[in-house]
Amino acid sequence: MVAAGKGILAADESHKTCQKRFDSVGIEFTEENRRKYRQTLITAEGLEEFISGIILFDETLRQKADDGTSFVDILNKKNILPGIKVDAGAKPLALHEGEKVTEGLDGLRERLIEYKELGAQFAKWRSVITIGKDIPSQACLEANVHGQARYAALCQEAGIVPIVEPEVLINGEHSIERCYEITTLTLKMLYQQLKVQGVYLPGTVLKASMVIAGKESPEQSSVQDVAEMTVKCLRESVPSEVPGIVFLSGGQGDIQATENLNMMNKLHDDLPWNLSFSYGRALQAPALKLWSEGKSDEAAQALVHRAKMNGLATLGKYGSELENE
Ligand code: 5MM
Repeated sequence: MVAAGKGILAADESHKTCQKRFDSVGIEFTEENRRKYRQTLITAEGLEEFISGIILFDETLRQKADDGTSFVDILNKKNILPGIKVDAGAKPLALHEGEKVTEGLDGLRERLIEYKELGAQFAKWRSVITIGKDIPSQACLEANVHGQARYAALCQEAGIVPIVEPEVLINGEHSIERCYEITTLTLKMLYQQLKVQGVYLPGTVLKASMVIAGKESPEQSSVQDVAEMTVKCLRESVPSEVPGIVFLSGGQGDIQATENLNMMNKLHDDLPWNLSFSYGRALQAPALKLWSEGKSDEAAQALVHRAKMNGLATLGKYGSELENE
């Protein structure tokens, strides 16, 4: 999952998120379109050079390509690990306006057994932490890291590698310093809870958000600042037994997400964990647009191109001149 020069593709959009993405480019939201679009991603030629795993949604894990081969078999043949999103989404946290807690623990043990039989080798659970006036609250952080730890323990019991994803949202006017403070606190609490629940850290992967100023902040962060503050935060809060950290793009532009990752790896070659990517939008955005125009071959190539650029960024070898090669 954390092989050098490779990252993970997040293609696990729930129906609600997938509909939002399809609506943005005018694709009709039908099961067949979801299958066909995701077939384009999964079968993209050469993707396996830069992608070690793909996170799928429940529906996709069960689907087949046009020729009847299951998506799982196609991925296995390409040496790409099939993964599965197992959370049931972030829901309003009772008595805490503006905050959310991720649900999905009920019945998770049984679902994991089925996912394992269907071929999933790793899983993902995403919590969302919102920065605002007086939030996040202790209640929100505690509820979410507790859920992450219970999920991770169940995954390890089922022989599935858990990706823990506490996303500190980019939405808001907050400064990069505030993002640093909240992300560090969240990660410290997460690792404390993982320890309490007995989770084996070398068998986990962290999916983290970068430390960056809020989208509405008057002072936007430079690539250098994001790289330095993110690495500082991770050094303070992520134990060295964790083998790898993959970033989400969280609403950053696709090139911006590549540049930020590249800078971290360029500036630091002494980190205990591999720093890579698990982008959804930042890998798929150009491909989705092309696919909506009926250009599915070009869409596949656009996906492989972004994966290649980010693969180079994991080695600190990305440069903007490579975008047009
Ligand atoms: C691909 O989107 C994932 C699923 O989100 P929902 O459960 O809300 O539908 C999401 O968890 C994603 O894996 C991460 O946020 C990373 O994707 P981005 O687009 O932020 O890189």
